[in-house]
Amino acid sequence: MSDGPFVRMTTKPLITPMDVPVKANSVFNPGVVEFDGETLLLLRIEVRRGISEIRVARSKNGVDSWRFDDNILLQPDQAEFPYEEWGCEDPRVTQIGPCEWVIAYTAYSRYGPAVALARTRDFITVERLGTVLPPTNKDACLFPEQFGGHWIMLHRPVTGGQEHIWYASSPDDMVYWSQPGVLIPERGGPWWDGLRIGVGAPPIKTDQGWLMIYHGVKEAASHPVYRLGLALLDLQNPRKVLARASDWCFGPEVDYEQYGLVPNVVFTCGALVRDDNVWMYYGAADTVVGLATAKLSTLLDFVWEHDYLHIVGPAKGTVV
Ligand code: BMA
Repeated sequence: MSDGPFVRMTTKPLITPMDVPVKANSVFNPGVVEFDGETLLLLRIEVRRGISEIRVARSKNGVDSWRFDDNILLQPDQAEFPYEEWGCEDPRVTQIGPCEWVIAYTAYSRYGPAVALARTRDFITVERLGTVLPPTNKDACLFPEQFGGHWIMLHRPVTGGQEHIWYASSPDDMVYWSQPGVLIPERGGPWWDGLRIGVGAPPIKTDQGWLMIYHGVKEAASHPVYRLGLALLDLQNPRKVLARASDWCFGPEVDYEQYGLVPNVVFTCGALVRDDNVWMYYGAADTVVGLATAKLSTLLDFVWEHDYLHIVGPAKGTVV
């Protein structure tokens, strides 16, 4: 069942806590990458202490027969990284060179969630760059190329009680980030993305612009619902929004998305393009992993057809 452009690939979750090689409470919000002819999921696994770590699972077809690596890719409780004491969460992977990837993830500690980066060449070991943006901040990812000699990172700080998607840029080192600005604001009021938003999968390059899947939250009677929406960013300058769909493109509709540790959540950290189809891996109800696909052209048509920027223009006082 699906009432949007994305169609679920399977009737059941792709991966559940039963599939994980450790005693897990939940497995969700994976980053994804194609590596060595296989699909790798960087899975957030909440172990029975309540703290999350990141493990890699590999599959030849990206759908089933997942094999888990023995080692933990990113684990908390490292003496040198005290801002990860409460866990490593929600990894988003971007290829930044022929054989190099950067993982943006949430480093969680008693001081709140912060943005951390790590580089890898093999998805077995990582070189941590450390915490690059302080709390309260999360939902970060990089673009896979530089713009005017700078990397651009999207991230989601909490500013004045509001939670918008911001950008920042860095020269080669990816350690120092500056020139911040708001890319897309939470929409406010009763909108599906009114309460808070954050980037989902790292943006996908298309001939029409960078296609960005993002999550938005609406809260009714203290019950938040996490859905996914689309925006299109300028190819040469992704700080510029070309279109933003009014309607969500994917929401919690089936039982494993509506029931779980956190009900009514679909939350993506990674998508791949295969034969002009977007394969979106997502966490469902903060408990299991799902997979939904859509034609890339359908998503581009969707964002233009539902473009709210061009229907009413930006609200006074907002940046887009
Ligand atoms: C967000 C993040 C996600 C989580 C979502 C729904 O703030 O923490 O990891 O999936 O909430 O609970």
